[in-house]
Amino acid sequence: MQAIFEAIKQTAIEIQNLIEQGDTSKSEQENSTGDTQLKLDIKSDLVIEKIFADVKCIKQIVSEEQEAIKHLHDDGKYLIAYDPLDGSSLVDVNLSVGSIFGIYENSFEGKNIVAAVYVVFGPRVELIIAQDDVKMYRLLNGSFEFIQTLKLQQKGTLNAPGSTQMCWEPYHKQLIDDMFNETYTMRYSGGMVPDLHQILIKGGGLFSYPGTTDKPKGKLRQLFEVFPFAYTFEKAQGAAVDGKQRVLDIPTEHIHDTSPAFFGSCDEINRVLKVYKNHG
Ligand code: AHM
Repeated sequence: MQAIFEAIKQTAIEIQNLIEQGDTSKSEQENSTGDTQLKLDIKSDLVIEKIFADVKCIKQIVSEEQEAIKHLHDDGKYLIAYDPLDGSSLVDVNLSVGSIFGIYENSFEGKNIVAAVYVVFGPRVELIIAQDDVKMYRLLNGSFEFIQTLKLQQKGTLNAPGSTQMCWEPYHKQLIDDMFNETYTMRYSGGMVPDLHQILIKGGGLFSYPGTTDKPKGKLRQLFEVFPFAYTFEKAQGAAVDGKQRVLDIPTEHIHDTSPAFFGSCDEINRVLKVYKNHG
């Protein structure tokens, strides 16, 4: 597993260099969800694939930018699903973006995730590894140095409500409004990596991307986005649910399946479960 973490550190340094080169133009290609890919998405994807190809313990990889699973090493133990550059359209406006990696054994399913890593490309580059606990490293003078262990409090102060409000179910709108009418502060950039990172660093709160009238199964992809962050939040002593159940218990039928997702500290997640229990 250490070889995978070292390879991810290398991808982070190379992707940071790509971001700094500043090419945010569109390519001619679309990804599997029909989004036109930026050249930066494609280049980041290639960087990761090339670096992972040399890591013998990786059996298979699958990228959010690609349609199918790729086989790497017959004797490999781990399967990695990754989003090379989540929120890449935010590079244009100079907001933070990130890479997300879910490391699985046996099959690409939430119940089989064994580690998660994400990288935040902001004013600083930070890399977070969730395994037994959640450790944050920062890129300083060309190498990643340990900074701190991230642990959520029982209850937080931040509220990050995703998706289009006109498509929210009334009970979801009520939940979000109620939180704002209490002491919660709005924090939402439109990039799940920095938005969830902020909640983890600042001790807690709620990030929601619900099922909506136009997208009943939400927008966030299980393997590349939802499961890695669900694993990270659980290891940081928080929780992640789809409204009714723990997201890591949800079966995956197709690699690009999406799921409604709520990540947060335990009090906020219990509150979501209470509201959603009687709906849907
Ligand atoms: P992308 O895969 O097109 O980059 O979309 C993923 C991003 C997440 O980072 C973010 O949480 C979400 O889309 C924001 O969506 P919305 O603008 O609908 O709230």
